[in-house]
Amino acid sequence: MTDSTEQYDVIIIGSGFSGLYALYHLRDKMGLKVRAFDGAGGVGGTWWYNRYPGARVDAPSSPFYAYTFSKELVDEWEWKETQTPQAAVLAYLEHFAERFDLLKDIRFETWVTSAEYNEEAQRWTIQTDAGKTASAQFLICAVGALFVANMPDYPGIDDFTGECYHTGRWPHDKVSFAGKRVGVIGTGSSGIQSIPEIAKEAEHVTVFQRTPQYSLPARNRPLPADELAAYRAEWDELRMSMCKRGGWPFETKRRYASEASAEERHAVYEELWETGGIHLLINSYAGVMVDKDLNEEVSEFVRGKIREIVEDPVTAEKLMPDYYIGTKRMILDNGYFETYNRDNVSLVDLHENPIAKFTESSVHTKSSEHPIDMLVLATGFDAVSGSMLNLNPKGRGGISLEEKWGGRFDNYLGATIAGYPNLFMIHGPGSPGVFFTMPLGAERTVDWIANCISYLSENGLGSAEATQDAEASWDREINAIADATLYPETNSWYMGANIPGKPRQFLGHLRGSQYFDRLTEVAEKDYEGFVLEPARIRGASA
Ligand code: N01
Repeated sequence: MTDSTEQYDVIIIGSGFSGLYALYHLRDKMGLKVRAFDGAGGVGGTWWYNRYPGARVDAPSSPFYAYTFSKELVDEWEWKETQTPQAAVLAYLEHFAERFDLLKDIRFETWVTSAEYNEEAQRWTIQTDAGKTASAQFLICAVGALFVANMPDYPGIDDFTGECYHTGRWPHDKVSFAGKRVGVIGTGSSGIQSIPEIAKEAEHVTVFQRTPQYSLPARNRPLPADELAAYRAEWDELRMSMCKRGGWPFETKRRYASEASAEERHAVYEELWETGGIHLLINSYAGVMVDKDLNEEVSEFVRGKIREIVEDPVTAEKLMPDYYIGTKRMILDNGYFETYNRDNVSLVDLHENPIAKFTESSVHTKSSEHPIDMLVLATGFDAVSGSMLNLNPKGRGGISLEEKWGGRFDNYLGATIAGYPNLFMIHGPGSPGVFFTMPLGAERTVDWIANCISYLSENGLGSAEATQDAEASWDREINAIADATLYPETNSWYMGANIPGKPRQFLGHLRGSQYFDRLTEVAEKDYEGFVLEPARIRGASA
């Protein structure tokens, strides 16, 4: 550490929903000296990067995918559609940053290249690619659960000379598809959102599909002013409901499949399909994610819808998913299956006809050649753990996270790691981040971190560090929840199964409300599961 080292109470990495709220709360509500760093050129995190055509919120719709803590903010921001498009989410986050004067404390286009814990000083030191060194007692990693792009490694892919874009790294300048033959690899949320938009403009779109996916109609629509006003009027109750129901703002139906006939159940599925969104999963019958027979019935209902929508029966069969619906992230679309009725869209089933190689201008599968001008990689992310490993902080004894997480992503509460005192993750492995409405989940996680920081300060403590025992029991706790469901039956990014060689481990917490109760309980028990060290240097505590 040199004299030019900038000194802070807290360093935040990332300025998406989580990082911005952390900066606001810790600086303005707690009076701490805080600095945020972001490699991007502006705020927004995932919404800054994922600018592909068709990108929209597919969680509970507007105005719920937003900060919930400030009624003034809720009242002043006008949401226009039920499924907010990427540009509108980004505009909202830019507004938030300006409204709370956050920009002056964020260093953009600045990558944190190393982060190391100093045991003596009980502080973190970071270095940036701008040549700066900074130190803080606390390091908050708001680095995004879906950030590190998964790039396929097909033979010759680097020889392809046409335009090539990953959906998670989409260019800021408009990409034109007009007159172009576009190949799209990947049919997760990003592929299914972008393919219908690309097809409207391109000469031809060839979709290379590895796993057929279920997708439900999003039924995006303009959000009428009176509907928005009604949400605002009931905001406290709706927020309470989100806290209680894993991020879902509305009452859910408690219906039991065993109490209904097959015809009655089918009528319910029809009604919820028409409603759109994820109602089919959460409002049909209790136990869809647990009961194999019930899940199969709902899965078959959706397969029937795909057969109805897609006119060519051969293409429809290729699109038929065969895993338990919902065990891969549920996708909401605006006309995805309908897109296969267009003359300019064709589908290649990679199971029957795998990609053999790329050349300068073509994709060669086992039995065919597909000349393309542009390649769109909608191939997803090294989710949840990838962005922490990308940062690769060094904790006690200089042990890197890569060494610690070689075989398993051990952590406590999805937020802290044994051997890494005073480091907090937002939406880390084992947190409900990707299952709970993200902005609210981020707010509640940051509030808990802030309380922990206050507790240390009030008690003359210099550091908090999870114990390995706490990590082990946390691992058992979250796996017991996941193992009681159908999620582990499927190869998904939830299980780390999308990345070759990645340890197979369930990466989330399926019961968001219970998760936040556990955080509260840990705090009430004076940070049970943590070792709290006295501050070594007088006044070192923030
Ligand atoms: O990524 P994915 P995504 N060869 O991993 C395929 C969030 N999100 O970017 O299923 C061929 O879901 C892969 O195939 P398979 C949301 O949480 C939110 O679409 O692994 N194919 C799959 O089809 C989402 O879940 C929003 O067999 C390959 C696809 O690529 C998460 O981000 C919008 C391949 C990847 O699907 C990730 O979604 C978008 C290969 N080598 C995303 N490698 C909004 O709310 C991968 N695939 C706005």
